[in-house]
Amino acid sequence: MTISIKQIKLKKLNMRLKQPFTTSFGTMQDKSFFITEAIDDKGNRGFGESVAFISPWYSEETVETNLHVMEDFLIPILKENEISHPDDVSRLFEPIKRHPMAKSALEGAIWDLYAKSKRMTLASALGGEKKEIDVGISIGIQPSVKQLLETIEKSVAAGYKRIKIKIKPGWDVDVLKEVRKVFPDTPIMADANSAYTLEDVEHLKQLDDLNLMMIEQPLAHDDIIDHASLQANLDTPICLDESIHSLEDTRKAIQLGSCKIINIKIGRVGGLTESKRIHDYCVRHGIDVWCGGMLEAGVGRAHNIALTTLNGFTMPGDTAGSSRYWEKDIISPEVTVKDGVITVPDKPGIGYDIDEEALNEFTVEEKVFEF
Ligand code: OSB
Ligand code: MG
Repeated sequence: MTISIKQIKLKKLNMRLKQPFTTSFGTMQDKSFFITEAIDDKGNRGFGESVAFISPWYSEETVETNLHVMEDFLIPILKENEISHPDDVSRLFEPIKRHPMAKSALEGAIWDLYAKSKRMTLASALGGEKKEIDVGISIGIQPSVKQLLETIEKSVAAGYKRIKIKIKPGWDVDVLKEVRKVFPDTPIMADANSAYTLEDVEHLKQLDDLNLMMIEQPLAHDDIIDHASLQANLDTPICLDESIHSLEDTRKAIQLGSCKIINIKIGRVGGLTESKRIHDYCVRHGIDVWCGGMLEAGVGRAHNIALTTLNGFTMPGDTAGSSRYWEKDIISPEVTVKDGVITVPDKPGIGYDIDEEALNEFTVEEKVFEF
């Protein structure tokens, strides 16, 4: 079977988060991003979402580099080549270096299109079996410890299965000690978004007394060497986020002992096919994985949910319910979380309908490519 794409649409959306989200790098509230749509000869419509931000603080990609790379390089590749399975897409994109989020945005739409054309869920097309997935919540840096404690209290009451707390120098060990006093047994982890260096080893060692599930990306965004030194000095497991862009990065990081856990983000690794490869490799090597989040709108959220149905996703992910982020999401129904669990939708493809009215409302620019 060939996937015969007739049209690709790129829609640029502007959406405003309900609340600002603060990491060690700064604060964001306004999101601008691409929704991709691939339409086949039978009128099936597949959707993807790019997780690149407006500015390159998380990785080098931006909304504008996405447009350049999709329009000038990736879409021409899709036009010129036959695709019989979505796994072909990452191979076809290989000659283009990096730009994983741009690649993933298009590959995701083709995965959804493929699953819909086969009348199966994206989850089962990927080989996922779980009908429910456990989710946690990621809490940004708060103005005060009091506000952090209140936010954790609400998240625990809502049933989230683990609490991730963003940290940075000056908002770390002391804050987490206060948190532990109030929540002695809650599954808690910390995410530094690369805020430390090896000079902080002694400081970070204090985390070992706090029974954290893991510390995510403590050191540089492009490092796996120093992380190995740090892990050798820390009992707390290190989880890598920013440093892992591929199965090859994963293999090297595990071989070096740079981490014990991997956060898989579909956009950061170039798509669902590469995510699955990393998942499979980690399962074979006894490494826990979980699905990270990038403050996605509904389409990206649906892709994360489908991926998380694979059995190796043993730890709760960051994909919380739509209403935590948005007044109104672009899918119907919105993603809801009950007792820390998302029920995987059973409709074909991503399993959620696009709320066309909402999609139109947030779209500020559109480009259509005829095949
Ligand atoms: O480091 O995991 C991260 C959000 C934006 C960019 C990077 C990260 C995050 C989060 C929040 O931690 C994840 C989410 O709630 O979608
Ligand atoms: Mg992270």
